[in-house]
Amino acid sequence: MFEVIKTEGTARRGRFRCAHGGEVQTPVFMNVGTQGAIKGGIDAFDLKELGCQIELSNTYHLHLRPGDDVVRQMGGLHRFMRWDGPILTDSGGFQVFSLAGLRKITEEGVTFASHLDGHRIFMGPEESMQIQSHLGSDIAMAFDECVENPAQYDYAKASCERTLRWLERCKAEHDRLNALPDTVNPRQMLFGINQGATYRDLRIWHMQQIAKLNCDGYAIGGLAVGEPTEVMYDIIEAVEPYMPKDKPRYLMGVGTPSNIIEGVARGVDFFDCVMPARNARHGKLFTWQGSLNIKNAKYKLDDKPIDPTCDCPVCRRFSRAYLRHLFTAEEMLGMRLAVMHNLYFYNKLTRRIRESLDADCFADFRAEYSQKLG
Ligand code: PRF
Ligand code: ZN
Repeated sequence: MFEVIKTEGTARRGRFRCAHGGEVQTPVFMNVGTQGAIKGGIDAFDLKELGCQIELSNTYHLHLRPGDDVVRQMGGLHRFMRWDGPILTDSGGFQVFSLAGLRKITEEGVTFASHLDGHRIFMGPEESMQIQSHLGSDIAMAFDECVENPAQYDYAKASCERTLRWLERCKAEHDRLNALPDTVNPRQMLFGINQGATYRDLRIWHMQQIAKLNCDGYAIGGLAVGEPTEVMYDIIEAVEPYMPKDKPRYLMGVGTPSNIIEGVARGVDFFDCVMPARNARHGKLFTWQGSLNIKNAKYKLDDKPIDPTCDCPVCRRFSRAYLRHLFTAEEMLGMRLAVMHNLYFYNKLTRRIRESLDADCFADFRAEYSQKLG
């Protein structure tokens, strides 16, 4: 279930519901727990406290370890990781192309070498749907090919035509699996993914084709993979008019706070990115005045919280001086606290975007923060 509550220009304020959790308020940032855990030692209970509405995990990683059959036997991913809210699983389409070695792509699917031990694995649309069905996520993503930019036109064309045929196979397999008597989550949704590299004609053609397949939502993939930011914005603007108005729209793997504000301005509802957790682990912390590096010597005796305007569990308790010390001493707690603050910041960012849409002043919010936050 998805409903647009109101709009401001192309930006949308909406609500979404799936098999787990209550109503999700959009625009929303999904918190990335690739292997069923958020990097930095964050568990499902922390996620609630950090304002997370949807958790995202990966088909590729969980298939390799512990194995989707283990997760299924443990009652599905929600029960396994003790997160009762919505879960979206990425299809493996992207991870196979970014992590695995020695890939061979055919019409059937992709043969690749595991990044863990090099053993050969085959994954196609049916396998990806079966794994995601075993995980029992609320939203399964279609199995796609994410082409790196810049891409050759002929390759990008052949690839997005194949990704369309793969989506048709995903849909058939997804319907079959949801109808099985012992399916972990029979109400699992399927989102299609738009591809076509940086070519507007391919992007629009592909979006028109996948829109006909009546998926539960639509993602824009294949962006933030090497092209300049302005090109990414141009492509979103080009495909947006062809995306169904009554379905959620997800910009995959994006991005900086500014990218999120600009994505919302162009009609996107869902986002995910490893950036808040990854930056935190390197001491790079987001604040409403811009980012800072907590390892800097100037914080040695700084008694202020990371961000004096932040009300996260970390800023309510600890000083910059203490965090800097934890990083310098390589205490695990330093990373955990840093990740908690950054995830809270991203969740708060989308909350503030929603509040500005509710108050008809998203344009003002965008003008104030899009540049400043970077
Ligand atoms: N496809 C899938 N997952 C993704 C992407 C994609 O194109 C991206 C690209 N930014 C991130 N994650 N399946
Ligand atoms: Zn904070």
